[in-house]
Amino acid sequence: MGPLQVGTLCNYIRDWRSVDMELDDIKISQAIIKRYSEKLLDSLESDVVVVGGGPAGLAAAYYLAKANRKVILLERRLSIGGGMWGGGIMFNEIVVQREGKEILDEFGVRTIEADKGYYCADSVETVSTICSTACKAGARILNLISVEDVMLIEDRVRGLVINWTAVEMGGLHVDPITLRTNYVVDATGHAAEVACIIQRKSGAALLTPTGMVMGEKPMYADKGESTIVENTKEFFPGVFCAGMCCNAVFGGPRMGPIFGGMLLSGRKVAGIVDQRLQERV
Ligand code: 48F
Repeated sequence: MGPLQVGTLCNYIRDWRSVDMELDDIKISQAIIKRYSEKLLDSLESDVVVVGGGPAGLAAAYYLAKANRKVILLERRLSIGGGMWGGGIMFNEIVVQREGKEILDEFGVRTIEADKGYYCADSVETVSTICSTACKAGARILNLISVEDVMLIEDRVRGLVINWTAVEMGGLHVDPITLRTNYVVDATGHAAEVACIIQRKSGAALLTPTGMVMGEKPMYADKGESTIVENTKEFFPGVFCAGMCCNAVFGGPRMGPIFGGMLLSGRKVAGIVDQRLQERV
């Protein structure tokens, strides 16, 4: 660092110190606890809870927030974005088709046409932009929270049971808390976790041709991308699927690092749930 830069740095420190305020560590803690507690308390009742913050869940949360719905997105991991960060084999580029590109355009994510009809986007720009846009539209995202059960009353899911991911990871015996919501969107990806919980714990038939979680089929991008949108629907009273979860529940192929279907599925589920909420009033 040259003498000029050292001088500039000293000026910054002098300016900072001249501010008439001494930082109190306890006030920092109070601010965080108060703000987070307010957010958590306000999340106990909502229009929709989206489980999973991958591309499908984020798109669903964005479009629901844009429709002025009270939407909470729960994500198990520290980071939001699910399987999108790593592109294909950790090459951090994703591919979308024309319909998917239109959604990326809406978010302001830059794309380039790599081949006719195949658009590439930087996966880091895509995840961070979609996440930021969803938050600014009003979606509340709570990370480090895992959904471990559903609240099933009179044959309909009416809420979700949650705990800290750290509790889950630690294998600790700590009781969860419950969120009440009108609709749940299972956007947990390949694992279809909410669907599997309902199947395992309730024994009730799902709204699939077999009444069961049908399981994901082998890779077939073209078919997978279309069936994922077709399969975006209610699979149990009060519970819808979005993204890869749809093909896991209704038995469609996987498709690898093409993400248009995830975004289109998220937008579709938001439209269906919004319509259902309108019909309730
Ligand atoms: O896996 P994920 O990205 O699902 P998606 O939105 O997109 C699928 C693609 O990423 C990729 C693909 C593309 O062709 O096939 O796999 O359908 O995001 C799912 C998110 O859900 C979280 C998980 O951590 C991930 O970020 N999740 C899963 N189970 C739970 C959960 C749970 N029980 N509670 C909270 N979050």
